[in-house]
Amino acid sequence: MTVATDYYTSRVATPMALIPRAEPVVYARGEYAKALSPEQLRSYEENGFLILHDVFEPQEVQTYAAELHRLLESPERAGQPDVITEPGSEAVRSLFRVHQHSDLVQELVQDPRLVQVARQILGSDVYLHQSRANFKPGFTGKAFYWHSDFETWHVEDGMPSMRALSCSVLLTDNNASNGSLMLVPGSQRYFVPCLGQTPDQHHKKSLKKQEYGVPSQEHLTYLVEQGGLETVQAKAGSVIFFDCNTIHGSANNISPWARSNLFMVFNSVKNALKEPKYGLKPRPDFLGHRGPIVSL
Ligand code: 6CS
Ligand code: FE
Repeated sequence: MTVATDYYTSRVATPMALIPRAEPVVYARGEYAKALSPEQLRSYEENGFLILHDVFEPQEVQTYAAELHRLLESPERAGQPDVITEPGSEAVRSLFRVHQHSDLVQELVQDPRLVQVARQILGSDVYLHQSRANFKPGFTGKAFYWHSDFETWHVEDGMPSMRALSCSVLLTDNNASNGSLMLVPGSQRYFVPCLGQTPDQHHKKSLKKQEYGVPSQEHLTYLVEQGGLETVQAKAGSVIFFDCNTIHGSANNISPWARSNLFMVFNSVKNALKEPKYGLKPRPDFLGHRGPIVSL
């Protein structure tokens, strides 16, 4: 597909209007698998996300949290390209590809409590596009600015359609004060074209602090006026499922309470990556899987 015929145009030089979403939010009427109730599916479709409380037992949360802590402290991981530090410090912000560094996380990726929800919403078999752990320690944890993941995955990874979702497994309680995820309900219905040409090797900066591929203040204001803004408040062991195009972000954590979440991105097997847009080079595999597709 050439630039001119790409429906979801972004990284433009002059402001553009919002582009209506061209595909469903829930695929195949939600009949591909049975995990969510009709009410839960309707809520996901309308808001672009769904919070399931107490999916994992405290003991399981404890096990995964300890495992990520082990990876975080592991001398083998330090300085690797898939370990992202905060701007201006050595504190770890994100660990990517955690399913390949940990058998336990690999098991979690295959857990039917997650995979069946993804299959039901996406209306097909799914595979893992990306996994990561985000750490936001008390007092010092840093923000993630507003964005749509799909905007980045479409432009920089060549993901064709909005047929992917993230699930965030809460490994600590997330409350109104510790930099928890904020989502804009209804924003999944529009593609937000973003301003500015993408620099080379953009991910090396964007994963620390994103400056390109961010919506304008005008678009954000409009979307929040339409749909409001929801700050997740849920206990460790809960899971947030959110559409790849739902606008989200999170603030600095100046509270004393650490926040850590484990993210997995499931993509439909019918939505495998193509070439990135605008002549960009593909990003590393730990950000968007390009190898053979293995259904979960
Ligand atoms: O660039 C990416 O793929 C990632 N960046 C953000 C801010 N969210 C999703 C994803 O991990
Ligand atoms: Fe994101």
